Amino acid sequence: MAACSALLNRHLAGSCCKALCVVPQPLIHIRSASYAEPGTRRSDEEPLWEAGGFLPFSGAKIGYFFQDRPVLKNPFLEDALLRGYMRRHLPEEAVFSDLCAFGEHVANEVDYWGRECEVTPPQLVHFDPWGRRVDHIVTSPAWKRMKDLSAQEGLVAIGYERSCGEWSRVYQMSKLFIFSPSSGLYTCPLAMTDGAAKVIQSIGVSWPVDEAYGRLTTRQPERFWTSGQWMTERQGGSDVASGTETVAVSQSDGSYKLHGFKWFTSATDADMTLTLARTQDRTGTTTPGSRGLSLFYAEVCRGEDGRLKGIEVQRLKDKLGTRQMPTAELLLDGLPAHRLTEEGRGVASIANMLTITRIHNSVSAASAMRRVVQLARDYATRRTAFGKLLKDHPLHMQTLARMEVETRGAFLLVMDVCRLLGREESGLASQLDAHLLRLLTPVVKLYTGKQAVAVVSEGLESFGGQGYIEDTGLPAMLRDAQVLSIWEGTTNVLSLDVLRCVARSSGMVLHAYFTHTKSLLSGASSVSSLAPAVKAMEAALSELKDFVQVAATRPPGYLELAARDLAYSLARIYTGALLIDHACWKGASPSDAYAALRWCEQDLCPVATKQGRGCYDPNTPPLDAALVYDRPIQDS
Ligand code: UCC
Repeated sequence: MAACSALLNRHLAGSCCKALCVVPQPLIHIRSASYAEPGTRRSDEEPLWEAGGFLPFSGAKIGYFFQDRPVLKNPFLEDALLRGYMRRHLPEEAVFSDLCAFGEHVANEVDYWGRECEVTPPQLVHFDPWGRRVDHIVTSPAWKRMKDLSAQEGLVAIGYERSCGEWSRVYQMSKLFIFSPSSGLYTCPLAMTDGAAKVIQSIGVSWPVDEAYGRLTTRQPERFWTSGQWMTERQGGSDVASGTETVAVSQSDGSYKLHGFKWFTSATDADMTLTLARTQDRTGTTTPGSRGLSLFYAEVCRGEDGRLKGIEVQRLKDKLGTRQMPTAELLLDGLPAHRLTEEGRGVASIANMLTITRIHNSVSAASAMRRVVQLARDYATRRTAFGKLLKDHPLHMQTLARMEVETRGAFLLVMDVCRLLGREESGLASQLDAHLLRLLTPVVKLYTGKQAVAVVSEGLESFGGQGYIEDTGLPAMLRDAQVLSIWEGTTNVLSLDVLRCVARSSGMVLHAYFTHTKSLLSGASSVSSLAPAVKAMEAALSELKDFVQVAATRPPGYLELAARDLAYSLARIYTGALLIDHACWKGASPSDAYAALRWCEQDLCPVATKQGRGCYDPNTPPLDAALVYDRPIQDS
């Protein structure tokens, strides 16, 4: 038997490794031949085995089988829905060529830079070798390349050049969608840069921000600036109104100096920032709450002594993910600044920035889902288990198909909000569009943030153990996804924002929602294959309407308890309508219809379901609290 194995081994050693990879059985045989039961005599031929170098795992040999890694292909060309959506709404050759070329660049080069950003995270150097305070945030060469690339590709500029009219935002966000998972989180400074440009544009491009506006929206790398958005202080991220301690001291020339502590400033290597502070009156008194906050513009620059003017970088944050990007605590100690809008209008003035960064957040969420699906489906064509490729295991395909449905829904929801933004910015938005944009911005952000974590987590599982191995780059995707539901407004804060905009518009945002959702379904009445989806949607819309009518008669606490489920219902129903609408387009594929059907199988209106179970009744808050703080019953 042993001699027979030796012969077999000699034969195998002479053949190419590739052949061994596809014929794994002899390896198993070799392993069993070299195995000696405890207590048994080892074969006389054993030294020959070792000397002959036939053992696949002896000496320097580590075996012959290596699993192929998943390969990133052109993320534009690989995305049937993105291509279909662009063909439907923006069928311009120049746009197609640009997206195609950019996708190629992302797959072949940019993705490696993104990885370099992850493995070479920023460092803070407080002092120079001679002891002078310098506060240098040292970033990787790849991070700097991302800045140049962003300018050259117009990743902010496209939204302001408006070469595609009302579809310019869709064009811009499609590029960011392709870029985001490979960007090494450079999409974060771009989000804030875009937000700052939007705020400046909305208040008027004039001194002292005209130069900044030009730099934020340029395509010239040497002129391009990024902006920070310093809103979060130690007392709180969400409750900006009562948590902001920074004061603005007016100067004789009309400018201000800011003094305060910004607890969470992302992409802190930015060239400028928009931030909030409380102006002091002559006695040094400030107004508390939202009414005391004003909006300021400050440039981040160094004095002749090499120190940052009016800023000390206290430390970089040690974050779960987004490690590619510097996030810092800053002491503002006399930061020169200009007030941009009326005193006390800080939150309202920066609200435009919140809208833009929340949309960017949603683009990143949908794109994280898309990327993990693209990698998982590629891997499924390379990985064999239990005798066949993963792609030939129906249960595995079912899992990937469910991820695909979530990804498609997220994509269409995000792009529809971008469409509405583009309409508003081109002066084409109707009142209905404006209401929809206000309502759907928090909805898309909160819903896609949660979906991204779930889909990316599921995606990691589809790589088996390798999905948990750091240097595959896969775990970083999950870490980075987790932030999407946290920053720019957590799920609950955004759910309350939904209620706020319903109340402030006296329900008009909901009226717009119902009207538009119904119109999206209208084209499907003649498509029999979509009938189950349309039926489910009509039922959900009716349930939602009933919920709204009942909730309007209840005390405010009732709606607050329902806020999250209401936001989810708004997201699921509207997304279902978008999927159905897209499936009715003449260029749609059978998969578009299948995705719509699958989406509409879930509980589309959880707020009605939970209402029916009494989840928002007045007796539930104390029960919830008692459950959360449940203590063991004391032994008597
Ligand atoms: O974390 C941060 C930076 C991280 C990096 C960013 C990258 C993101 C992209 C990544 C892509 C990869 S910055 C910090 C983020 N923090 C937040 O998002 C704050 C969350 N908290 C909220 O959103 C709260 O709801 C607040 C702060 C807006 C609540 O403040 P107030 O003062 O209580 O709000 P009020 O009193 O309700 O509203 C004040 C005014 C009103 O206007 P007027 O006075 O004209 O009636 C509101 O209508 O602001 C208006 N307003 C809004 N307008 C408030 N919220 C909005 C809104 N969402 N849209 C339009």
